[in-house]
Amino acid sequence: RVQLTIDGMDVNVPEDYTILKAAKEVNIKIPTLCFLKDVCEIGCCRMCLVEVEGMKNWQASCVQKVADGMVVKTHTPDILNFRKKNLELILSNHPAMCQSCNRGSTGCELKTLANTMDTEFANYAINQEVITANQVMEVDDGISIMRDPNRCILCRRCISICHNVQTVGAIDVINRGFSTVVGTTFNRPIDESRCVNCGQCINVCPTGALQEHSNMDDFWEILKDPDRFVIVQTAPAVRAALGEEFDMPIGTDVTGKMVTALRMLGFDKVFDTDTAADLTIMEEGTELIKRIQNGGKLPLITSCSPGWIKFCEHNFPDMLDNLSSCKSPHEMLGAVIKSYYAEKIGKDPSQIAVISIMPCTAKKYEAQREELNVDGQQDVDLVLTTREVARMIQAFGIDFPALPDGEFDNPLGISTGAGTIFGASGGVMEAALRTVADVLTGMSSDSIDYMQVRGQEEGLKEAEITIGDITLKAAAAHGLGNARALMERVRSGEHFDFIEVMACPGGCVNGGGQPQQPSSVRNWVNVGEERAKALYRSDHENFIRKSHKNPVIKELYKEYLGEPGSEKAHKLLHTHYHP
Ligand code: HC1
Repeated sequence: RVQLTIDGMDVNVPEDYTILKAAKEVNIKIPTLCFLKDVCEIGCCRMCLVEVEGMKNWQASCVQKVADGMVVKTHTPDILNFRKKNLELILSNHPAMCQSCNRGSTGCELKTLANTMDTEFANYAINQEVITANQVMEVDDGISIMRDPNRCILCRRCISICHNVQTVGAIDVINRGFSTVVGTTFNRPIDESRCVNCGQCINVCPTGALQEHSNMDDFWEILKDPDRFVIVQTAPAVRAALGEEFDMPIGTDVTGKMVTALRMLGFDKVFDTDTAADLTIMEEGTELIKRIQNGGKLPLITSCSPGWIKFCEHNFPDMLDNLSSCKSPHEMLGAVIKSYYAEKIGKDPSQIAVISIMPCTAKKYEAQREELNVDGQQDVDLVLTTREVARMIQAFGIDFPALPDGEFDNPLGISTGAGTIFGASGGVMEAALRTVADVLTGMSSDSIDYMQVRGQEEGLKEAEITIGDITLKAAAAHGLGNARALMERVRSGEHFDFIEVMACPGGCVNGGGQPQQPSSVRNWVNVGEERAKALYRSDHENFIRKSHKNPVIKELYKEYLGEPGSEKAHKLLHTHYHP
């Protein structure tokens, strides 16, 4: 440990701490803009400069490590004045369009800083008027992601996460000096790049330069069509995060309020994607067992994360046969709604619209994939993110925290704890193991909590899991950089039986469509971990925790699909991939 002084206070911290982190220990908040823990640690915005006695230049506190005897001043009049001028320069190159920016007035880190630093509009107004009037750069609005380079402050967080964490490398700095922008190769539209639509760039953006492609207008069109029977479904991870948009604590499970709010928005039925997650386990578990027993292609790799699927198609086309042929749960539910349920309620599938509320931007792209339809009907008509549905709830003037709890509609709203934990890294694998263990041993196993595959700290979790007389070598990777490293090992011949991959670090709880927590929160709280805890709590409280015990799923097979893996199940619930 080292001993230093910050603003006259004695501080004792481990020697690998930065000044920024040490200052936090004594409740001193140094402003930052580009810094984001584990994502962007390059000190380029200069907002966090501090004075260190004996050092000639001011130091970026987000990268400068502490040292024994160091004397640091974080808020001298000169530093405060410098930070204010620095911020005014950044603002002078940023359009004054806060009213129409989806980051809203509280979420934008730039605006928050401007408010707290008493910036003087007159100092940057003239240049800003020119920028606002000209809106020089074209907005790139793709299937999943919208990029507005006019609102970009060149902090490089998006580049860092895309290159270093996700190893996708779809965006980078183009040009130099005043012409510098963040863009794709040759500044082509994002949809023509190698982007996999994961939306992690959105989650780290401090301003509104990156957002999901908005489908809200499409939603209002569908909703007001009197001839459409409009069904909504909600992904597991949405319920663990939606409350944050209404100032509720991170990790609050708002399932009941969410259902009530969706009903108030006017949906005809509110179904649960968790129910289809149970269905996925039936199909994927059967696929795993068949591949193990019949010498099929191993490892079997999960297929519910569409960002991962696109990444695999781009980077590991030789492994597409390893992917489970199962559609992702919300696509399965769409297909079941437009067949089994449509028959039940006597409607033609074309009269039904299925809208998925997802924590994920890649689901927007997935819903449009041409393979994901049955007899010409897309399984899912529209995908809205958690953020978009929050905006709608706000637009309706609904006091969300005050709502009473509602219940999902029957029959496609009954789910198990196994379906709920899909939203956290390791959850799909754990859910599958609960079912596979019972099927292989022929009895109800007590093994329900597979702690080896839980958790967000390790990007790659590996475990040997013994079921009856077989031992499965399993791995769960979250974040595409971890997936890439694991796939390289598989490619070089290392044996695994079952692999779960989620494109987003932490799994869907941290999906690109989830509430954007600013760096002032993310630097100190593991947001994904808190959201995941809500899902595991809900799993624990559910009196059914294994997918094959879900009475709705049993009924669905009995009445309609036959056996898992049947011809009908394949027609509705399975798909294929292309390099
Ligand atoms: Fe996910 Fe899935 S868990 S992919 O992470 O398999 O988005 O939440 O809906 O479909 O169930 C996302 C979450 C989600 C699907 C399920």
